[in-house]
Amino acid sequence: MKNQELMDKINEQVTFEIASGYVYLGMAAWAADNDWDGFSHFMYKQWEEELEHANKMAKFLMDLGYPVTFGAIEAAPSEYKDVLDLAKTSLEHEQEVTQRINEIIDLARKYDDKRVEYFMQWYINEQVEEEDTFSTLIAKIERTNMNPAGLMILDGKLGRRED
Ligand code: OFO
Repeated sequence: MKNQELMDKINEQVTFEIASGYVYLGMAAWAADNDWDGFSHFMYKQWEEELEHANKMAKFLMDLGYPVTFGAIEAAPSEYKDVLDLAKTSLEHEQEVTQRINEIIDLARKYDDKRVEYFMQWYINEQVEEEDTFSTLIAKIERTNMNPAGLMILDGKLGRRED
């Protein structure tokens, strides 16, 4: 396969998407344990979303006849200082994902693989949303000045996330 390097990199990203979900699952558990039910629900939804990202990418590779493999996943962190730490860690994580998606597109261009370049556009747009989700969450948390009443209202809103 002339573009083996590219296909392998997408496969790596499949595992990274699942690993991303695993990080959010750990955050959901931390939040539940600290009685932030809304944050926990929000992060649980995020875990589900990451699995969708991984599945979509894996299916694409399978459709191309690439033998998808699922690599090892590190343990999810389980300690956070507070909900602001949770949101800031999430944004940093998404920035790393964006970087990885950009690298895949760069490789697709190197191999002049239009199928990959076109397919990955969806992830480019998705990463705009992902980063916006967490930078907005950070702004909302900061707006409360860590005031418990404000955080409780925000927690209630996060508990209503539907997808
Ligand atoms: Fe898959 O976008 Fe978040 O990590």
